[in-house]
This record gives sequence, C-alpha cells and structure tokens, in this order.
Amino acid sequence: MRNREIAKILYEMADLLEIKGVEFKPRAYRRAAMNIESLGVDIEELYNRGELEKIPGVGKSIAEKIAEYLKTGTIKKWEELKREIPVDIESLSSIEGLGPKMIKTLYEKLGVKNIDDLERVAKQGRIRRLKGFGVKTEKKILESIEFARRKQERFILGYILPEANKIVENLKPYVSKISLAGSIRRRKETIGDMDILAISSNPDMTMEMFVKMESVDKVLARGITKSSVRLNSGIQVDLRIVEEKSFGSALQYFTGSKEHNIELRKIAIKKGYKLNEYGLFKGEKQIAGEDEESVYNLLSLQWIPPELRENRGEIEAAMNDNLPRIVEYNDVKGDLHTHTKWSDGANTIEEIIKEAINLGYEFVAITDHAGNLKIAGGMDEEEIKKQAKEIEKLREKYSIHILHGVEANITKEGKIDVSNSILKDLDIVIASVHSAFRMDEKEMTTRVINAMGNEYVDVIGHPTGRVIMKREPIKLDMEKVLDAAKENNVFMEINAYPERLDLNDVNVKLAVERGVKISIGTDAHTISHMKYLELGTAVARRGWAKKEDVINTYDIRELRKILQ
Ligand code: DGT
Ligand code: CA
Ligand code: CA
Ligand code: ZN
Repeated sequence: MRNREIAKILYEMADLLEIKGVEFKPRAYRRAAMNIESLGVDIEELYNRGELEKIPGVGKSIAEKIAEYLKTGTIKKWEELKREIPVDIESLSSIEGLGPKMIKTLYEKLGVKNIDDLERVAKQGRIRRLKGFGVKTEKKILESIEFARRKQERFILGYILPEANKIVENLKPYVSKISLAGSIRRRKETIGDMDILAISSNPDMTMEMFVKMESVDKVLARGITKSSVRLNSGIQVDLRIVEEKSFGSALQYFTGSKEHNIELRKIAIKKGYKLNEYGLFKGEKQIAGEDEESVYNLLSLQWIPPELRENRGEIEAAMNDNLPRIVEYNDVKGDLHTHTKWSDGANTIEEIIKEAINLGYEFVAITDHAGNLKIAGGMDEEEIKKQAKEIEKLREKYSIHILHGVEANITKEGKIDVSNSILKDLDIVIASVHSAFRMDEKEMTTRVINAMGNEYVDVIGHPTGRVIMKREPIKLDMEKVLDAAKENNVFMEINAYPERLDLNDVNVKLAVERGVKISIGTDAHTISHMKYLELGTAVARRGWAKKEDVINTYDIRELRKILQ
C-alpha cells in the first residue's frame, strides 16, 4: 500500500503552500492526506478503478496529482514548490511543537532551512526575539532537536535484541501466538524500530499489558489492532494484533524487507494472485496466509529464512529449489576470539572457561592481545609462554577444549609483530589491523595480503575495522583480500561484538562465494560479551554461509586439523 507515502507528500505540499501564503489550498491538501492515511483500502486499487475522487476531500485537482505520482513517481507541482521554498519541511516538522506557521516565520525572518540552521539560531538566542516565540519556545525547540536527532538514530541489533525477546516473553501469557517481525527478525545489524505481531482472543487486554510494560517511556498510539510505544532506551515498538487466518501473511509482510516484498508481490501478480498482509488471494478467495510456508509455497517458492530476505538473489534461488542450507544457530559450537586479564580483558582465563561451559560450548579460544599494543596490554613473548603453562593446567581441570592463541597486530608493512618461533606453538593465531588505519586502498590491501602470507596466521580479525555508526572501515579491495585468503588458507573473522559485526553480511557472501571459510569470535573483553556469539551466526546466515563454511561448527578434531 502506498497510501502513507502519498499522504506524506500531500501533507508536505500543504505546508509548502502555507509557507507561500496560499489560502484555502493547504487545508484541502491536509484533509485529503488525512483521509488517504486512514483509508483502509489500497489507493492504487482505487486509482486503477478510476475512483480516486470517491475519497472524501479528494477533488479533481488532487486526484490528478495522485495519478501523476502513481504514473511517473513524482508530481510537477510538488517539485516546483520544493524548488521555490528550499526548506526541509519533513525534518523541521518532526521537531515537536514546530508547525508550518512557525517554520514559515523562521524561514522568512532567520533563513532557517533545516535542523542545523534551527539549532544554530536557537543557540544564538535569536528565536526568542521573534514575535510570538519567546525564551520558553526557544528552549523547547532546543530540547526537541536533541530528541528528534535521537529518533533518527538507528539502534544496534545486539543491544536491542535482548529487550525485544523480553517483551515477547512478557506478552506470551496474553496471546496465542507472537513473533518478532521487521528488521529485527531479519537480524539486520541496525534496527529502526521494533515490529511485533501477535494473535490474541483478547486484544484489549494484550494491548493494555503492552502499553503498561515497565520499560515504556511513552505511549504513542493505543488501538485494538495496533499500538506503538517508545521505550526508555528510545526505540519505538509497534505491536500489531492480527487474525489467525492472516498471521503468516502479516508476518511475511511485516518482516520485509520492503525490497523482498516488492519482488514477492510481482510473482503473485504474475500468477494472477494478490498478496498483502491479509493473505494470498485468488480473486476474492484466500488461498494462503495462516502460515508463512503456505504463502511462499503457493508462489512456487521454498520458504526463505528471514535473514536472507534482502532481495539479494534469494527469491530466484528459492524459485529454483536452490536456497543454500544456511548455518543454524546451534551448529556453532564455540567462541574463537576472547580476551582475559592477560591483556585488556576483565576476567581470568578460568572465568572465561566456566562461562564457555555454561553456554554449552565444546571449545573456546583464549586469544589475548600480543606484541606491541601497549594500550591493550599486549603480552610479550615470555608472557605468552607463561600463559601457555596456565592453560595447560586448566586443561587438566576442565574437559572443554581450550585453544591457546593470540590476537597479534599487523604492522604497516604487513608483518606480524610476534615472532614465528612463538606463533608456531599456538593453536590459533588471529592477526588484526590495530594501527595506521588511514592508509590508501592499495597500500592497505597489500598490507593485509602480506600478513596472510605468514604461514602461522589462521584468521584475519575484524577485517575492515569498522565500528557501526562510529568508525568507517579501513580501505580494502575486499575481493583481492578474499582471493588471497583462499590461496593462503586463511579464515576471515566475523567479529560478533555488537558494534563490529565485521565482516558484515555483504562481505561474508563474497567470501563464501569464493570458498573462503569463516571464523566467528565475540572478541569478549568480559564474560557477559560471550553471549553475542549468536550475532555472528546471524551475520553468517545473512551472508549465505552454510554450516561447512563456518569453522566454529567443526568438531574439535577437525577444527585442530584445519587450524594447523
Ligand atoms: P527498520 O525498522 O528501519 O529497521 O526496517 P524494517 O524493515 O523493520 O521496516 P519498517 O519497520 O518500516 O517496516 C516493517 C516491514 O513492513 C518492512 O520490512 C516491510 C513492510 N513494509 C513497510 N512499508 C512498506 C511498503 O511501503 N511497501 C512494502 N511492500 N512493504 C512495506
Ligand atoms: Ca522495523
Ligand atoms: Ca515499524
Ligand atoms: Zn582486535
């Protein structure tokens, strides 16, 4: 349904017309937008039937504009207005308490075009001097700016997932079925908002429990079929209650991605069906929708795991019965990257081991910083030997398999800053870029490829060095790096730390296509980080990795063999 999209444009046109000082029209546009928003039927269908003018408030002129938009993807009049008044209406009106009249005054008197301008004049104390504004308004605007900025932010999957799972658990007693949907179900690395679907015989009570949850900061909307809240953490959660016969199609629809859904809908149309969140229909008759499988199967597709639904070839694969059997969460049997007090970790080796046992792992690798990384407490060669002795003792005490390794640094020249005489006795060697991040692509690519030339290097740690929303990746020719990895039998890490997820999904797919194997490690610096291993598996799945592509799925004998 493109109703929301069209309503948004009409609202924007109304604001622009109002700023221009046009009379009456703004109200007409707003009324039309409001009715389209709450229409309940697909506006495209009305258009196809030539019935746009049946919408209350939509006359000939607005109907023509809607038709123009559906045909051409834009509206001339709208483009014209935007050129005339180059004000970012959408973001400015997202500031609480800022209406079109105020936006008009701010633009005319102070030249405010966007949020940055607004913040500047507010901080300069120039807003309070405008007629009808005052100190209080100015202060409120500054507060709202901060909030609007936070709202635009996306949230890190690893920090939001536990909260999401908890909400689902809390609601379980009040529903007969419940599932996460949207980007969080697809395990995308960042999340805009949380989408949850449920079936309930008592929607009113379910919604009551939902909006009364302890973690709710503000109730944004409270209805019988949909409610939205903002949590204390700042994220918005939408809960939708759907009918049993539509649960599968609603889950499919609201899981997305949008791009995946668009392709799916095309297939439905080709078959003469109609697909929406209420079901798959042949004429008036619903032929699927109670579960997702039936929807996919009646479109002649295999069921597609949510992590793959990004329109990156999964639909074609599913059509040809050719979807990869991607790695399962419980195939992953241990963590291959952890830090202890021997470098900059917070826990002892024994505490890491106990947590690994607690998590049901078959093995865990202890890989403290080594070499010349003083801020991270890099171990010198004597310390590495001492650590080996401690691990030897712990092996007698615990039956879990303990791999002794290091995370060594890749120097500017692409050397490893721990000598081979030490590396050769270790079970696993991770090599990472920890300095000189700003080299150009050619130099950096050569640097990493040179490091892989060291025969004792097993894994390249957090290969691109990016930190989500904080630090850009280093410049690498990834395809060249992956070719070299294949040639040298070096594995690429998926660093599962929530803010890293590095390699990312796209690069994992490139790696897997080349036959490069993946090593998942949490890079835990305290035992509470170890639970993030599943995020690494999620990235592997999103990157189409099969079980055999991920060395963490091997049993210990195979693993030791492949690491030699
Ligand atoms: P997010 O929240 O930004 O991380 O991303 P999503 O994927 O969760 O997106 P969201 O919350 O806006 O919508 C949830 C799902 O609903 C989305 O993945 C697909 C479906 N959806 C939303 N808007 C549209 C649309 O305009 N067309 C289609 N086909 N599907 C849509
Ligand atoms: Ca979402
Ligand atoms: Ca949503
Ligand atoms: Zn590192």
